[in-house]
Amino acid sequence: MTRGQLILIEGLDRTGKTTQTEILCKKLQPKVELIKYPKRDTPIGKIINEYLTNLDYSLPNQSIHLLFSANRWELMDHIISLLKEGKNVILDRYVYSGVAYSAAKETPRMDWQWCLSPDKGLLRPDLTIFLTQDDLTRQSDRNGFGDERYEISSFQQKVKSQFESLFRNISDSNEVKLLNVSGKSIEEVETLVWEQVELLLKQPNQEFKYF
Ligand code: T5A
Repeated sequence: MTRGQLILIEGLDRTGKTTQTEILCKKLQPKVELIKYPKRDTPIGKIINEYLTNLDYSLPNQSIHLLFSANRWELMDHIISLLKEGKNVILDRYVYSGVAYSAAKETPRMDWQWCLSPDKGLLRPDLTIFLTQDDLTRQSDRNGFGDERYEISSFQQKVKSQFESLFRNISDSNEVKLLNVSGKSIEEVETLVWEQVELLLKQPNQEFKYF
């Protein structure tokens, strides 16, 4: 049996990741599963949710970083089983978010290499689509922006720089596609995402690769 493809949609807060992963999931039915990170309903995910939504709940930057990574490890065996069964798996955020948001905090001795280390050994996506915007102040126009801990425009600018540097340093340009969604409707972004996914689905499946 040919294995399924691991497709990741990454991006800054409120750039439309959830909208686009849900549309893609409908298009790839029935052999597909969508996983959104952080997965907030696991034991570790519940602590992460408390940290993101309650500004009075404090954790050292290192601790919350390791919890985000542990949350990805919680589901790794499940994802590998799905892919081996021939199902495509769509991820809404993953390793790149983990590294970019933590490194953007500029905590001493917590550079991107440190941040990547607990994720070493996780499965590498076959395709990563990064939703980016020119004008980050426009994020606040989207519903709900500002409700959670990291939704501050000045911090998002630092996160954007970290993502761009990460893609240059740890990714293969064939696997990562940057989509600028500035001024584009949901339908226009959907078309651009589908163009990349269609190309991937026409390619022969490869051996699993890991971070
Ligand atoms: N985080 C995450 C870490 O620090 N480390 C990690 O390891 C991980 C995995 C929560 C936070 O956790 C951090 C990053 C985050 O700060 P999250 O739950 O993914 O992560 O939070 P958000 O990114 O804020 O996710 P959202 O679901 O809130 O935003 P989306 O998915 O990017 O945006 P979406 O699709 O929900 O759309 C937001 C609004 O915009 C509209 C939608 O209808 C919706 O109202 N919209 C558009 N409007 C106009 N034009 C378009 N093209 C639009 N696309 C969507």
